[in-house]
Amino acid sequence: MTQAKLIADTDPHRLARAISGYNLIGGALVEARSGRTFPVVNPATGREIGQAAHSDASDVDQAVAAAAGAQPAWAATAARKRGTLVAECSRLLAEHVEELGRLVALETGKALRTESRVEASVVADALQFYGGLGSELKGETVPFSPDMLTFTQRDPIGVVGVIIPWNAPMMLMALKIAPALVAGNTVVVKSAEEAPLAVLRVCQILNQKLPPGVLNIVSGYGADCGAPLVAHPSVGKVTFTGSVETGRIVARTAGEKLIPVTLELGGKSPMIVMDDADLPKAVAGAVSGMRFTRQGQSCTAASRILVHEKVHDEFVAMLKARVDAMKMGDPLHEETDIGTIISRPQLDKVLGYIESGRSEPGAQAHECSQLPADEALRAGLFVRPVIFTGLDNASRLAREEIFGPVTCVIRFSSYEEALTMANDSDFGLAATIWTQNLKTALDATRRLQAGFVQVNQNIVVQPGLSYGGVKQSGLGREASLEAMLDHFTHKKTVIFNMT
Ligand code: TXE
Repeated sequence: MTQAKLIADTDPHRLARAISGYNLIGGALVEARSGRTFPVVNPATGREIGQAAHSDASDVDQAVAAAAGAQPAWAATAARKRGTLVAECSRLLAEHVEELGRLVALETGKALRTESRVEASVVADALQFYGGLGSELKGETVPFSPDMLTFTQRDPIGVVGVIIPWNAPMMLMALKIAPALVAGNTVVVKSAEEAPLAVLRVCQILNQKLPPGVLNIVSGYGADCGAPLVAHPSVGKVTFTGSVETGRIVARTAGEKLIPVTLELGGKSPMIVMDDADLPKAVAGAVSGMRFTRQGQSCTAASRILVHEKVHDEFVAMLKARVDAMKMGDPLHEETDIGTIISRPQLDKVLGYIESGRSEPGAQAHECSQLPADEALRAGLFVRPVIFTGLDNASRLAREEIFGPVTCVIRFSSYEEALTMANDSDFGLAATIWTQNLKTALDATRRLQAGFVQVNQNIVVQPGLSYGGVKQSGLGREASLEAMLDHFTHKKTVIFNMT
């Protein structure tokens, strides 16, 4: 794919059709060996926008063979040169931000202005960040014996299998492939069945710079295509983002093969609002932290908001007013704040949780914003955001990941009570505390059980900030230098007898 430069196409419908039905293996767009495809649907209209290759184990074999064939030469390329190539990929991708934003908005239903365009620029940012880290693949000398030169070096693992979900498909892919590639591995990505097109396009663009076979991507369903990738004997490492259930399956297979695995799973992230918090800032933090703009389909979503009883009612009124003012509509329209849920099964799951919340004793459901009136969006998978109050931290809604625009505001009366509730969860991905008391804030950063703790702010995943969870939120870290060193290399010790 190193021929003519790909021209950015900002008509997402045309682009979706142009790349419809392909995998990208060994630098070429190829159909699934079976010739089968499955439809890709715009969740805002219910209409088909293209097809994806329906890959199975034989396509995975082909992709892994391409990656394994390209790996020795890629590993033999100087680390800084690999980094430079990845940074060049970032610059190339930056020219395609608008088209990628539009394409991902079309296939995922995430609003272009508030989410999809931002995601496309984070992809370029992630490649830029890791592109600069080639020279960090350093070893150490060890003063073991005067007669022996002893040192460590970072070797690539080989072929890395990357399995991604649909909620931020391009960004989550970039945060995995960039460190894997800079570290000298080659990659086979398995895209999510709901969102296979934008990530295929990203790989197509990157293949203009990368040697053939270094980065491959296949689309297909989990059992047909994801499972054979994890189980493949030539895949030496798997990195996965998705549900806890599938993460367990992936970890089980990786465990049988005894290969390393990184898992980024769900969350039920607490946000603690103390009575001395700057309320307008905390409310703005709740809106962005809950990712209403992404219909709450975010693993870090602030889906349990614990608010001191003294400010609870005021906080809820302010939050409701803010979310009410958000506009639901066509994800491709610039004025739209909130788009759709990704798929019918996810929609049913979210509606099921809302029903279950309504039946909890004492619960109140505050529905916000308005469904779009546009006739063309009648079949769209829109759900009005819901803020629940009066729920207990032990309720189903407060314990399970909903992955929808549903948050619970839970009242507390003391800091210790809030901390106990925050940590009383199977998950431990992100947590925030909002207070003006430095001592309380510092104490919370020590005691909150999460991989990512923030005080008076709600920044989400950013290249350079180590990211990952404790408890059932996963294993390993992403987005940082140590993510590359710890998860995409083997540390080899070399002892050189000088006598
Ligand atoms: O996830 P799956 P789904 C959570 C969220 C959501 C729920 C279900 O709560 O409601 O998971 O979403 C591939 N071997 N998150 O069904 O099944 C699959 O094809 C190998 C949180 O989409 O985990 C897709 O590419 N791979 C999350 C990927 O795994 C398999 C993001 C994720 O799908 C496989 C997404 C198998 N046996 C969902 N089965 C987050 N942490 O951000 C499926 N897959």
